[in-house]
Amino acid sequence: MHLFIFLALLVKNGTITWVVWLCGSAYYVPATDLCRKPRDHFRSDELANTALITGITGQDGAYLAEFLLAKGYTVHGVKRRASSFNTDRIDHLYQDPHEQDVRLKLHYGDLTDSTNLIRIIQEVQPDEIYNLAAQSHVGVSFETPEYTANSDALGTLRVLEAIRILGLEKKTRFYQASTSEMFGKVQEIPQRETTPFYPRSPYGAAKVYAYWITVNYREAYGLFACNGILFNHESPMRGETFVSRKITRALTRIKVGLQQNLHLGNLDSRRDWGHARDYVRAQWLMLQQDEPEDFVIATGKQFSVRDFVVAAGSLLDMKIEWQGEGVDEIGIDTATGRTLIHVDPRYFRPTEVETLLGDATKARKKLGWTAEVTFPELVAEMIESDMDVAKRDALVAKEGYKVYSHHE
Ligand code: NDP
Ligand code: GDR
Repeated sequence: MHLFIFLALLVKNGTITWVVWLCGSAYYVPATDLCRKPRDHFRSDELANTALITGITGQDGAYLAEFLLAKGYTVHGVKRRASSFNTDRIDHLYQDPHEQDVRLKLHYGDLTDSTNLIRIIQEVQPDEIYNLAAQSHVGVSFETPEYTANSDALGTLRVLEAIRILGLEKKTRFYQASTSEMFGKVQEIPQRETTPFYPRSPYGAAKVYAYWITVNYREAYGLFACNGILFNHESPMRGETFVSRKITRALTRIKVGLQQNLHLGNLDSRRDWGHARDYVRAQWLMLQQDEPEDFVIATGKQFSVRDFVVAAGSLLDMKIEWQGEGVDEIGIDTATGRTLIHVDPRYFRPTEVETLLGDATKARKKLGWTAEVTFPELVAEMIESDMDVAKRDALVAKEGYKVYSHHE
């Protein structure tokens, strides 16, 4: 016999919801707007949402997984098959699949494989998909332009199309990791949501496609799909070949005697650098709104690569001053007289993005989001973390064991 009991009106994510008991299961039905919102009808056991993160093994994937788990989500992640372990950044979140109530689950997958994406999404039935996976290195995209387009541009299309093929348009909300690199040769300063794009790399061009296909699926099929146009964000988990982490790793290793100097490319590039922890919060906020929209996420402050080096050095009692010009420029630690920084043209890009500065006013007004971590705090956190690793490696070396320096 079917038993209906209307228990109460509940408010979740700003939506007034009827709680209905039916045959022992609780169903939650929004009192308003019955058929429009993607998460109209959801069971009690799904109240804690399910998220799927592509790129979970990357910097943002790791921070986002931690953030969502803390919010009670079940988190599924797509990881690539690699010939060695590639889960360093999420090992602290890992749960043995044999345990009870596992809320972090990993699936082998790749953005270049539609069949695999469809199967994972069908299995997981996610409430939210965060498409963070990408060949994310701008410099490398000049070396691997076709692969970059395949994973970053077509990969996004594949995820969107999987949502459509599986009929999940009304259930699954979609976040696309768009980027300030789309502004490239900037047409306006600062850059905001309405600033025209002018990408300057295969990476930037692929991400422009991904941006527009996300907008198109929103408009054509009513998907709750958002682009977060994120400016550079860093952390101790930043990939070692991005300039911020390259600097903090190198200077700490120089400090403990494991490295002699650091070779960099364009010292004059200016970036709007924030902390990844702040930026994943913005990703989540975008998917909790009533309407899907695109947002610029940035600090509104800009520093050069040169500034980054000086700020990082000063935390290690290095007083770095610059001499010479162009490829002959060097950075000297006046405290010791040692030349620490050299310019190496191999790190120049065929076309460079010289300056990026974001205006996140819309995010502040509509999401209530602002960057909390300042540039000096970001640099300090990265230096502290890399100093720990450098000291550990120095100790290992002192005890007679081999320590390798990894280079690009
Ligand atoms: P990372 O490079 O740290 O992480 C990228 C992730 O994507 C990794 O998990 C990587 O796997 C995975 N990946 C790469 N190619 C594929 C593929 N073909 N199939 C499946 N997975 C793949 O990037 P971030 O975390 O810094 O950035 C996250 C996203 O945000 C990216 O899309 C990036 O382009 C974008 N973005 C980043 C900004 C930043 O400043 N960090 C700013 C704006 C946008 P593996 O670990 O195996 O390599
Ligand atoms: P970016 O980050 O290209 O902005 O893309 P990256 O740290 O690679 O470069 C920033 C700027 O520093 C200059 N630079 C160097 N860069 C690297 N990697 N190595 C060097 O030795 C070096 N010397 C100088 C670069 O030329 C550039 O101007 C990052 C990525 O996370 C993208 O995925 C993301 O979309 C954008 O940020 C926003």
